[in-house]
Amino acid sequence: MKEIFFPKRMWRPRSELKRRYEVVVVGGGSHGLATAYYLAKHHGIRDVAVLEKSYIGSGASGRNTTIIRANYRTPEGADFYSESVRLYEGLSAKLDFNLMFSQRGHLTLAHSDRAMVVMQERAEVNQILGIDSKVVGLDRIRELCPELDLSDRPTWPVMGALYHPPGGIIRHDAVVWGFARAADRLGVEIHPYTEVTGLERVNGRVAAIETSRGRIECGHVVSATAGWSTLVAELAGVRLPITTHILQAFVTEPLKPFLDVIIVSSQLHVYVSQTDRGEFLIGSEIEPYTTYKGTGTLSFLETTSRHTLELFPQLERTKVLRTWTGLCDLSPDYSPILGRTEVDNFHVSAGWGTYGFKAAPIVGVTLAELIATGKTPDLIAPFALERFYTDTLVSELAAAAVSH
Ligand code: PYC
Repeated sequence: MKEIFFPKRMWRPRSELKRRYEVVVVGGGSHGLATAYYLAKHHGIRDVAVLEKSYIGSGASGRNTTIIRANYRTPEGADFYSESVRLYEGLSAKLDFNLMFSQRGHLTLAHSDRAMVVMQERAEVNQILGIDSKVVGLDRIRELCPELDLSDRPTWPVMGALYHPPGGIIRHDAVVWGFARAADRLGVEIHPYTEVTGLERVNGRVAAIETSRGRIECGHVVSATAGWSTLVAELAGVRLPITTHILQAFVTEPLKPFLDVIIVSSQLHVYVSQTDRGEFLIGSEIEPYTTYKGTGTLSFLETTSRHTLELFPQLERTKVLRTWTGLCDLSPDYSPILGRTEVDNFHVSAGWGTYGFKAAPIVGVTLAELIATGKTPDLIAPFALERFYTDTLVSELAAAAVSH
């Protein structure tokens, strides 16, 4: 008889929801799954359910541009993202899942005297904070990226760049699947297509969660819902100072590999990398208006393509394969909102703008520690929601590669 082949599932099919969990994580993306994984792995807390209104990785985790870097401007941001890069470096081995992390180097181009001064300042701040980052001239850029147009033809010729060697790209679906599979193996329950519709508050705590599949009681709730964070927090009666914008990006048809660094130009509002599939992945800054409408715009495609061709004229005849938008939740100081809220057992990972995917492992480690021990880890203390009431903002605007 012919043998029937059943592919092995990455994680168990969803079960019936139990009546109660010690921890319920809302959002089945990289942050939610990382938090669930580290709760089980580091603290032995396995009575955890991850609820996702769509499929796993359907939100920001599956709709970003996969760039990982740590060249931030504030001491708080630098420490936090450096630790995230360090965790990403060991994560394939830890999860026993190839995340295809390629630390190919990250170049932020300068096209004016003023931009050169800003890059120099940024490199010096990075170096004081222990981050591998320096300003390089045209000869070094040519060595790192011979394909880049370094002539005086472009409207804004390249003058130099901030070079961050540990920066890289990673396979974003793999990060989600790796965390999901590892969490599942430790006993965490993963519930796709389970939407949270209400949060019941009793005596300043969330006592239960209403979902499209019934009501669950809980010890702790974590909202890791990126673009939807304000809506989910509002269900708990928590107001987050966040606006939601869209970020657009596109990939071209696959080409033979010729770009093995990440090229960013703040002045041209564009970043370019070549994926392992050979596609050129190209993005721009977030749209300045707030919206949940996920439709791409022609003006984005036109402008971003034009700016990319200033850098790589050889892509002139390359076809665009697909475009997408992702929701970005932006805080007033461009730093995340992470940890406790005024509702005792309701924790958030929010306000990431376009930096969220870079932070998944360190968010998981620190949120899991907060829930397990009741103590906020030092690394995330500066990112508390409270800072907007105590006037202790952490302004990270100057660290933007391009976006926000
Ligand atoms: O901050 O590296 C970044 C980034 C890339 C795309 C959007 N933001």
